[in-house]
Amino acid sequence: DKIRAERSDIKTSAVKSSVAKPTPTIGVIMGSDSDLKTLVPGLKLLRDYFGIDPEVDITSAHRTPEYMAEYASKAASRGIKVIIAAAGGAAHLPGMAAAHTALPVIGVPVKGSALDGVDSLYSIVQMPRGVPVATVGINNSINAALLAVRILGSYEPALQRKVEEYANNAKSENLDIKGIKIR
Ligand code: RP5
Repeated sequence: DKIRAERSDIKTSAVKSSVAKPTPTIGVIMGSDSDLKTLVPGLKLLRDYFGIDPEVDITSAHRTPEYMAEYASKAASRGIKVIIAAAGGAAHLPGMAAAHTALPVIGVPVKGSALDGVDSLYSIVQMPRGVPVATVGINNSINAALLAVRILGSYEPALQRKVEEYANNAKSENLDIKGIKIR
């Protein structure tokens, strides 16, 4: 129920954003709604810190291959600049999305129940030459979000400044472990 509420919250904000705000520049896709809880930290960071409402959708390389291909091949023409794709197990979604678009694709390996996410990591990271996917750590949707804003920030100075601000804040937070300043 919590996941459903989070999903509907995200979908609602995506719908609102299409009315009130510019076209989303980040497309976030996942292979199953069971992946959503892994993506929520990254989605919240994008929305709450960077003020970006990404487009969020569910599509699977295996269960909805036609929709997956259509989504990826039309993303650039709809204004999407970066795709974040999360999947677990035989995690073919990021690679298949990359095969259908020239946009940068960031893959998030999702930890499933059987093989601790190593299966997802290997499935995503071991792409053949010519079809790159930028792979982040297992379940690390925060880094996927940060990589996406770094890509957008390379041509949006205000966003790049926000990325620098985030990095500076992270530096000072790291110095404070359980209340003890280490330097
Ligand atoms: C993958 O299979 C999805 O990305 C998900 O991580 C995994 C399990 O999917 P469900 O069986 O939970 O729908 O395609």
